[in-house]
Amino acid sequence: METEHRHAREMKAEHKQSALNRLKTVRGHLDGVIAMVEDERYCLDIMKQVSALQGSLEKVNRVLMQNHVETCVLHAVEEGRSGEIVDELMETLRYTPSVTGP
Ligand SMILES: [Cu+2]
Repeated sequence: METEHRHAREMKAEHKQSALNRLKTVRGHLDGVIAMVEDERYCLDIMKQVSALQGSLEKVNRVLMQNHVETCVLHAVEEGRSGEIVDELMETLRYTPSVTGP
């Protein structure tokens, strides 16, 4: 685990709810895909579901990014820590293919 960063402020309620709803949907969907593998369903059908799951998780990341910008980033800028917060953001984006990928 990397260094733990704390929220400067609470998550926005709408983003928290949206992230939780999406993640719980993913959890249910994932159980379905596991069952497909256990049943040895057609490979391409399973792959489609895995791709759908990846898309759903990317959406979760977008929600989290929006929350981060609207709370932590704004707060850091107000405190004159813009350089630091931008560096941290760019470092994290290296691991976010939907942002850095083709
Ligand atoms: Cu944040």
